[in-house]
Amino acid sequence: MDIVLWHKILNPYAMAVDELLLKLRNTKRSYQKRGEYCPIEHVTGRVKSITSILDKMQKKGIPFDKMEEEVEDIAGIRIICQFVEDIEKISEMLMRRNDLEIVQVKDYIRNHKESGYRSYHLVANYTVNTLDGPKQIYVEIQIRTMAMDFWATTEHSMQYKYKGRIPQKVANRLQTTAEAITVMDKEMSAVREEIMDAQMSSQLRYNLVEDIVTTIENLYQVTSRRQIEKIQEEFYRIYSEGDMDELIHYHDQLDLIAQSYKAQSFNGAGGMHTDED
Ligand code: 0O2
Repeated sequence: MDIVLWHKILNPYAMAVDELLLKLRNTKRSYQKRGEYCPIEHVTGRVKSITSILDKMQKKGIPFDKMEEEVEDIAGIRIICQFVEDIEKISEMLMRRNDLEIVQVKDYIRNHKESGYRSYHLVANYTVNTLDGPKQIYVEIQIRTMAMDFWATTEHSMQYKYKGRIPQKVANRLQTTAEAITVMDKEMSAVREEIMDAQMSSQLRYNLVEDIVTTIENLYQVTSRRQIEKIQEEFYRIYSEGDMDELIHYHDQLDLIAQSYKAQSFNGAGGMHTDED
Protein backbone atom coordinates (compact mmCIF):
# COMPACT_ATOMS: atom_id res chain seq x y z
CA MET A 1 0.00 0.00 0.00
CA ASP A 2 1.26 3.48 -0.90
CA ILE A 3 2.17 5.77 1.97
CA VAL A 4 -0.38 8.57 2.40
CA LEU A 5 1.31 11.86 3.31
CA TRP A 6 -1.83 13.49 4.66
CA HIS A 7 -0.48 16.95 5.33
CA LYS A 8 1.18 17.17 1.91
CA ILE A 9 -2.12 16.16 0.27
CA LEU A 10 -4.23 18.52 2.36
CA ASN A 11 -1.99 21.58 1.97
CA PRO A 12 -3.44 22.75 -1.43
CA TYR A 13 -6.95 22.37 0.05
CA ALA A 14 -5.98 24.64 2.94
CA MET A 15 -4.61 27.15 0.42
CA ALA A 16 -7.86 27.03 -1.55
CA VAL A 17 -9.95 27.61 1.58
CA ASP A 18 -7.76 30.55 2.67
CA GLU A 19 -7.84 32.15 -0.78
CA LEU A 20 -11.59 31.79 -1.28
CA LEU A 21 -12.35 33.10 2.21
CA LEU A 22 -10.31 36.20 1.47
CA LYS A 23 -11.88 36.70 -1.97
CA LEU A 24 -15.46 36.25 -0.79
CA ARG A 25 -14.96 38.49 2.25
CA ASN A 26 -13.55 41.13 -0.10
CA THR A 27 -16.63 40.77 -2.31
CA LYS A 28 -18.81 41.53 0.72
CA ARG A 29 -16.65 44.56 1.57
CA SER A 30 -16.92 45.86 -2.02
CA TYR A 31 -20.73 45.69 -1.86
CA GLN A 32 -20.70 47.58 1.45
CA LYS A 33 -18.35 50.27 0.12
CA ARG A 34 -20.64 50.77 -2.87
CA GLY A 35 -23.58 51.06 -0.48
CA GLU A 36 -25.29 48.08 -2.16
CA TYR A 37 -27.10 45.21 -0.50
CA CYS A 38 -24.82 42.18 -0.17
CA PRO A 39 -26.53 38.76 -0.25
CA ILE A 40 -23.58 37.30 1.70
CA GLU A 41 -24.03 37.57 5.47
CA HIS A 42 -20.77 35.81 6.35
CA VAL A 43 -18.40 33.17 5.06
CA THR A 44 -16.60 30.35 6.83
CA GLY A 45 -14.37 27.58 5.59
CA ARG A 46 -12.64 24.45 6.69
CA VAL A 47 -10.46 21.60 5.47
CA LYS A 48 -12.24 18.32 6.18
CA SER A 49 -10.68 16.51 9.11
CA ILE A 50 -8.73 13.33 8.41
CA THR A 51 -11.23 11.33 10.50
CA SER A 52 -14.13 12.74 8.51
CA ILE A 53 -12.38 11.92 5.20
CA LEU A 54 -11.63 8.37 6.39
CA ASP A 55 -15.23 7.89 7.59
CA LYS A 56 -16.60 9.06 4.24
CA MET A 57 -14.21 6.81 2.27
CA GLN A 58 -15.20 3.87 4.43
CA LYS A 59 -18.92 4.61 4.11
CA LYS A 60 -18.75 5.01 0.33
CA GLY A 61 -16.04 2.39 -0.34
CA ILE A 62 -13.65 4.92 -1.87
CA PRO A 63 -10.06 3.63 -2.33
CA PHE A 64 -7.10 5.88 -1.38
CA ASP A 65 -6.07 6.45 -5.00
CA LYS A 66 -9.54 7.88 -5.73
CA MET A 67 -9.76 10.03 -2.61
CA GLU A 68 -9.14 13.42 -4.25
CA GLU A 69 -11.46 12.54 -7.14
CA GLU A 70 -14.36 11.24 -5.09
CA VAL A 71 -14.31 13.10 -1.79
CA GLU A 72 -15.50 16.42 -3.16
CA ASP A 73 -15.74 18.30 0.10
CA ILE A 74 -12.14 18.13 1.37
CA ALA A 75 -12.07 21.91 0.90
CA GLY A 76 -15.33 23.37 2.16
CA ILE A 77 -16.65 26.92 2.03
CA ARG A 78 -19.91 27.86 3.71
CA ILE A 79 -21.74 31.04 2.72
CA ILE A 80 -24.45 32.14 5.09
CA CYS A 81 -27.17 34.54 4.00
CA GLN A 82 -30.24 36.14 5.56
CA PHE A 83 -32.96 35.23 3.09
CA VAL A 84 -33.74 32.20 0.91
CA GLU A 85 -33.82 34.62 -2.07
CA ASP A 86 -30.14 35.42 -1.47
CA ILE A 87 -29.12 31.82 -2.19
CA GLU A 88 -29.82 32.11 -5.92
CA LYS A 89 -28.06 35.48 -6.10
CA ILE A 90 -24.96 34.04 -4.44
CA SER A 91 -25.04 30.99 -6.67
CA GLU A 92 -25.22 33.20 -9.80
CA MET A 93 -22.43 35.37 -8.43
CA LEU A 94 -20.23 32.28 -8.02
CA MET A 95 -21.10 31.00 -11.49
CA ARG A 96 -19.91 34.31 -12.98
CA ARG A 97 -16.48 34.02 -11.33
CA ASN A 98 -13.68 32.96 -13.65
CA ASP A 99 -11.65 31.31 -10.90
CA LEU A 100 -14.40 28.74 -10.22
CA GLU A 101 -15.82 26.17 -12.61
CA ILE A 102 -19.05 24.78 -11.18
CA VAL A 103 -19.24 21.09 -12.00
CA GLN A 104 -22.11 19.93 -9.80
CA VAL A 105 -25.14 21.40 -8.06
CA LYS A 106 -26.89 19.62 -5.16
CA ASP A 107 -30.12 21.39 -4.28
CA TYR A 108 -31.05 20.15 -0.83
CA ILE A 109 -33.55 23.01 -0.49
CA ARG A 110 -35.95 21.85 -3.20
CA ASN A 111 -35.13 18.23 -2.34
CA HIS A 112 -34.25 18.25 1.34
CA LYS A 113 -32.54 15.25 2.89
CA GLU A 114 -34.53 12.74 4.90
CA SER A 115 -32.93 14.12 8.07
CA GLY A 116 -34.53 17.50 7.31
CA TYR A 117 -31.21 18.97 6.11
CA ARG A 118 -31.63 21.99 3.80
CA SER A 119 -28.77 23.68 2.02
CA TYR A 120 -27.59 24.47 -1.53
CA HIS A 121 -24.30 22.83 -2.50
CA LEU A 122 -22.02 23.63 -5.43
CA VAL A 123 -18.97 21.58 -6.29
CA ALA A 124 -16.38 23.62 -8.19
CA ASN A 125 -12.98 23.14 -9.78
CA TYR A 126 -10.49 25.61 -8.36
CA THR A 127 -6.81 25.99 -9.19
CA VAL A 128 -4.19 26.70 -6.53
CA ASN A 129 -0.59 27.59 -7.34
CA THR A 130 1.58 25.33 -5.23
CA LEU A 131 5.39 25.19 -5.12
CA ASP A 132 5.13 22.22 -7.50
CA GLY A 133 2.99 24.18 -9.97
CA PRO A 134 -0.76 24.69 -10.49
CA LYS A 135 -3.07 22.06 -9.04
CA GLN A 136 -6.78 21.78 -9.77
CA ILE A 137 -8.88 20.58 -6.87
CA TYR A 138 -12.54 20.30 -5.88
CA VAL A 139 -14.09 22.78 -3.49
CA GLU A 140 -17.56 22.29 -2.06
CA ILE A 141 -19.47 25.51 -1.45
CA GLN A 142 -22.50 25.27 0.81
CA ILE A 143 -24.97 28.16 0.66
CA ARG A 144 -27.71 28.38 3.29
CA THR A 145 -29.69 30.83 5.38
CA MET A 146 -28.82 31.58 9.00
CA ALA A 147 -31.84 29.54 10.08
CA MET A 148 -30.81 26.54 7.96
CA ASP A 149 -27.29 26.86 9.33
CA PHE A 150 -28.52 26.89 12.92
CA TRP A 151 -30.44 23.67 12.28
CA ALA A 152 -27.57 21.94 10.40
CA THR A 153 -25.00 22.82 13.06
CA THR A 154 -27.20 21.48 15.84
CA GLU A 155 -28.09 18.33 13.93
CA HIS A 156 -24.42 17.78 13.01
CA SER A 157 -23.48 17.73 16.69
CA MET A 158 -26.27 15.20 17.32
CA GLN A 159 -24.89 13.02 14.53
CA TYR A 160 -21.53 13.21 16.26
CA LYS A 161 -23.00 12.44 19.69
CA TYR A 162 -24.95 9.41 18.46
CA LYS A 163 -22.26 8.37 15.92
CA GLY A 164 -24.71 8.73 13.02
CA ARG A 165 -27.44 6.67 14.71
CA ILE A 166 -29.72 9.35 16.12
CA PRO A 167 -32.59 7.76 18.13
CA GLN A 168 -35.89 7.88 16.22
CA LYS A 169 -37.52 10.12 18.85
CA VAL A 170 -34.76 12.72 18.51
CA ALA A 171 -34.74 12.37 14.70
CA ASN A 172 -38.50 13.10 14.63
CA ARG A 173 -38.00 16.18 16.76
CA LEU A 174 -35.25 17.36 14.44
CA GLN A 175 -37.53 16.90 11.43
CA THR A 176 -40.21 18.97 13.14
CA THR A 177 -37.72 21.73 13.90
CA ALA A 178 -36.52 21.61 10.28
CA GLU A 179 -40.13 22.34 9.19
CA ALA A 180 -40.30 25.20 11.69
CA ILE A 181 -37.07 26.61 10.25
CA THR A 182 -38.65 26.58 6.77
CA VAL A 183 -41.68 28.48 8.07
CA MET A 184 -39.34 30.96 9.75
CA ASP A 185 -37.42 31.52 6.51
CA LYS A 186 -40.72 32.14 4.70
CA GLU A 187 -41.74 34.69 7.33
CA MET A 188 -38.40 36.44 7.02
CA SER A 189 -38.85 36.59 3.22
CA ALA A 190 -42.23 38.25 3.73
CA VAL A 191 -40.60 41.20 5.55
CA ARG A 192 -37.43 41.08 3.46
CA GLU A 193 -37.92 44.48 1.79
CA GLU A 194 -38.36 46.23 5.13
CA ILE A 195 -35.37 44.51 6.72
CA MET A 196 -33.22 45.31 3.68
CA ASP A 197 -34.32 48.97 3.76
CA ALA A 198 -33.38 49.25 7.43
CA GLN A 199 -30.00 47.63 6.83
CA MET A 200 -29.24 49.74 3.76
CA SER A 201 -30.02 52.92 5.65
CA SER A 202 -27.72 51.89 8.49
CA GLN A 203 -25.00 51.05 5.91
CA LEU A 204 -25.51 54.43 4.21
CA ARG A 205 -25.09 56.22 7.56
CA TYR A 206 -21.93 54.21 8.25
CA ASN A 207 -20.46 55.04 4.81
CA LEU A 208 -21.35 58.74 5.15
CA VAL A 209 -19.62 59.01 8.54
CA GLU A 210 -16.53 57.17 7.20
CA ASP A 211 -16.41 59.57 4.22
CA ILE A 212 -16.92 62.68 6.35
CA VAL A 213 -14.19 61.71 8.80
CA THR A 214 -11.76 60.97 5.95
CA THR A 215 -12.54 64.33 4.30
CA ILE A 216 -12.05 66.17 7.60
CA GLU A 217 -8.70 64.41 8.08
CA ASN A 218 -7.64 65.42 4.56
CA LEU A 219 -8.77 69.01 5.12
CA TYR A 220 -6.73 69.06 8.34
CA GLN A 221 -3.62 68.91 6.14
CA VAL A 222 -4.55 71.99 4.13
CA THR A 223 -6.59 74.34 6.28
CA SER A 224 -6.36 76.09 9.63
CA ARG A 225 -7.00 74.37 12.95
CA ARG A 226 -9.76 76.88 13.75
CA GLN A 227 -11.61 76.02 10.57
CA ILE A 228 -11.30 72.28 11.23
CA GLU A 229 -12.68 72.80 14.75
CA LYS A 230 -15.70 74.58 13.27
CA ILE A 231 -16.21 71.86 10.66
CA GLN A 232 -15.97 69.14 13.32
CA GLU A 233 -18.36 70.89 15.70
CA GLU A 234 -20.86 71.19 12.89
CA PHE A 235 -20.46 67.48 12.09
CA TYR A 236 -21.07 66.40 15.71
CA ARG A 237 -24.10 68.69 15.93
CA ILE A 238 -25.67 67.25 12.79
CA TYR A 239 -24.75 63.70 13.79
CA SER A 240 -26.37 64.06 17.23
CA GLU A 241 -29.59 65.32 15.66
CA GLY A 242 -29.83 62.04 13.73
CA ASP A 243 -31.38 63.57 10.61
CA MET A 244 -30.15 61.52 7.64
CA ASP A 245 -31.02 64.17 5.01
CA GLU A 246 -29.03 66.76 6.94
CA LEU A 247 -26.10 64.37 7.20
CA ILE A 248 -26.20 63.76 3.43
CA HIS A 249 -26.38 67.52 2.82
CA TYR A 250 -23.45 68.15 5.17
CA HIS A 251 -21.44 65.37 3.46
CA ASP A 252 -22.03 66.97 0.04
CA GLN A 253 -21.15 70.46 1.31
CA LEU A 254 -17.95 69.15 2.85
CA ASP A 255 -17.11 67.47 -0.42
CA LEU A 256 -17.45 70.80 -2.22
CA ILE A 257 -15.12 72.46 0.31
CA ALA A 258 -12.58 69.64 -0.17
CA GLN A 259 -12.83 69.98 -3.95
CA SER A 260 -12.23 73.73 -3.80
CA TYR A 261 -9.10 73.13 -1.69
CA LYS A 262 -7.97 70.54 -4.22
CA ALA A 263 -8.46 73.03 -7.05
CA GLN A 264 -6.53 75.67 -5.10
CA SER A 265 -3.65 73.30 -4.48
CA PHE A 266 -3.53 72.47 -8.22
CA ASN A 267 -3.20 76.21 -8.83
CA GLY A 268 -0.37 76.34 -6.31
CA ALA A 269 -2.35 78.27 -3.67
CA GLY A 270 -2.87 75.43 -1.15
CA GLY A 271 -2.09 76.42 2.44
CA MET A 272 -0.52 73.96 4.86
CA HIS A 273 -1.76 73.37 8.40
CA THR A 274 0.59 74.52 11.15
CA ASP A 275 0.30 73.93 14.91
CA GLU A 276 0.26 77.70 15.47
CA ASP A 277 -2.97 78.05 13.46
P1 0O2 B 1 -17.76 17.60 7.89
O1 0O2 B 1 -17.56 17.40 9.34
O2 0O2 B 1 -17.95 19.02 7.53
O3 0O2 B 1 -16.72 16.94 7.06
P2 0O2 B 1 -24.58 12.04 0.44
O4 0O2 B 1 -24.71 12.04 1.95
O5 0O2 B 1 -23.86 10.89 -0.09
O6 0O2 B 1 -25.89 12.34 -0.22
P3 0O2 B 1 -22.18 13.59 0.29
O7 0O2 B 1 -21.42 12.98 -0.81
O8 0O2 B 1 -21.74 13.26 1.68
O9 0O2 B 1 -23.74 13.33 0.09
O10 0O2 B 1 -22.02 15.10 0.04
P4 0O2 B 1 -22.94 16.27 0.53
O11 0O2 B 1 -24.36 15.90 0.53
O12 0O2 B 1 -22.55 17.43 -0.27
O13 0O2 B 1 -22.54 16.43 2.06
C1 0O2 B 1 -21.36 16.91 2.45
C2 0O2 B 1 -21.55 17.84 3.64
O14 0O2 B 1 -22.87 18.39 3.62
C3 0O2 B 1 -21.45 17.18 4.99
O15 0O2 B 1 -20.14 17.02 5.40
C4 0O2 B 1 -22.20 18.17 5.86
O16 0O2 B 1 -21.42 19.32 6.10
C5 0O2 B 1 -23.34 18.55 4.97
N1 0O2 B 1 -24.48 17.63 5.15
C6 0O2 B 1 -24.97 16.75 4.27
N2 0O2 B 1 -26.02 16.10 4.78
C7 0O2 B 1 -26.23 16.57 6.03
C8 0O2 B 1 -27.18 16.31 7.07
O17 0O2 B 1 -28.08 15.48 6.95
N3 0O2 B 1 -27.04 17.01 8.23
C9 0O2 B 1 -26.07 17.94 8.40
N4 0O2 B 1 -26.02 18.59 9.56
N5 0O2 B 1 -25.16 18.21 7.45
C10 0O2 B 1 -25.22 17.55 6.27
P5 0O2 B 1 -19.79 16.02 6.60
O18 0O2 B 1 -18.92 14.97 6.04
O19 0O2 B 1 -21.01 15.54 7.28
O20 0O2 B 1 -19.17 16.94 7.65
